[in-house]
Amino acid sequence: MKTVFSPRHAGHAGQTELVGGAIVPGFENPMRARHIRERIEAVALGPVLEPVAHDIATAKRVHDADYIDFLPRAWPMWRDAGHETPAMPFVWPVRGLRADVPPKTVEALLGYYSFDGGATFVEGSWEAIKSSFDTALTAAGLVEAGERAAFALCRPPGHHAGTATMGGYCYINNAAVAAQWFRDRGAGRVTILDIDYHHGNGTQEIFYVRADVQMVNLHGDPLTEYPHFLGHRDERGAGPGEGFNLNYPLPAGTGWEGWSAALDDALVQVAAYAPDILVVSLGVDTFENDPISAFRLTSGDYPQIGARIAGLGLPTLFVMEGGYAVAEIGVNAVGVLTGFEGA
Ligand code: OKP
Ligand code: ZN
Repeated sequence: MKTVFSPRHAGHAGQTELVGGAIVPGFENPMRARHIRERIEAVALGPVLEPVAHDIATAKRVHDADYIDFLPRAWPMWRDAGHETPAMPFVWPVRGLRADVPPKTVEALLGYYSFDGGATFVEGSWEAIKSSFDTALTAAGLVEAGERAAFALCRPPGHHAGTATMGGYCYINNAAVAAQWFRDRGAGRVTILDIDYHHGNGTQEIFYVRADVQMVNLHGDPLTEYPHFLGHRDERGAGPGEGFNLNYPLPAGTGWEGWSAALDDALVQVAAYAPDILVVSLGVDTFENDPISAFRLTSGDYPQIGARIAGLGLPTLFVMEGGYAVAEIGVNAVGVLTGFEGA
C-alpha cells in the first residue's frame, strides 16, 4: 500500500492543552507521525510519497469559506496581538450568546471558529494543516487512479472539525474533504467509517442531512467520553440524510469482544449501503494503553480490524486521525493496514 506523508507536519509542535485546569504538553505531537512513518519502513508497507499541493477551494466544499480563510490568519493575528504562547481560544458563543456576529479580535475569532480549546496554533500550524489536507487529497487521488487502497498519514487529524468549527486537535476535516472530492469526481455514494476512539462530530455534522455520504461511527459513549455533545445512538441523520448516520457508542472499558461485535454490525450496514468508495477515519486511540482513552484493544487486534474492513471489497482510503500511545502508535496503525493487505 502506498502512503502519502508530508514532513511539513513537524512545524505543528510545542502545543499545550488544558487538562484538569493545568497546562500540559499537547498529546497530539510530531512524534506520533514520526513513529507511524518509521513503522511503515520497518515492515516495508510500500512507497512513501510526498503530497501534491491542492487548491484550498476544495476544503470549502465541506467547510464555510470564512472559516477556512481564518485558519492561515490565526497565528499571524495572534502574534501581532503581542502573544508568544500557542494561540488558544477561551470564550465561545454557546447557548444564550450570539454566534451570528463575527467578532474582530483574534482572541474572539478563535472562539467563534471553535467548539473547544483543543485546536491551538503555533507558527508552523497552518503549513501543517495545509499539508495534512494535501496529503488526504493526494492519497484520494491514488485510489481514484485505481489503487485498491492508500494511506493518508495526516497530521493534524480532522474528524472533529465541522462546517465552521475547529476543536479536538482538528482544523480541516481531511476525511470529509476526501469523501466530497470522490463525490465531485463521480462516485455516487461514499461511506466514511470512523474507528477513532472519539466520535467524529465534525464529519457527522458535515454530512448529517445528506444521503450520498454514509457516516458510520464507533466510539466511546459521549455521556462520559470526549467530545461529549454529539455521538449518541439516536442521531441517525435528518431530512434526506435520515438513516445514513449510524452511531455505535460503547462504554469505557470495551475490549475486543464488544468492539469487534459493533464493527461487524457496522460493516453489514456499510455493505447494505453499497458505496463506491470507503474512507476510513483511522484512529488507534482504542488501544488499551492510550493515555486519553478507555477502550482495551490490544496490538494483535488491529490487523484483524484491517482484515474485516478488507472483506467489504471496496476501494479504500485510510485517513489518519488519533492515537496517543506514541510508542505503539506505529505498530497499531500500520497493523490495520497490513491486516487489510493480507486479507
Ligand atoms: C482527538 B482525536 C480528555 C480531554 C480530551 C481532546 C481529545 C481530542 C481527541 N481528558 N481532549 O479524536 O483523537
Ligand atoms: Zn480520538
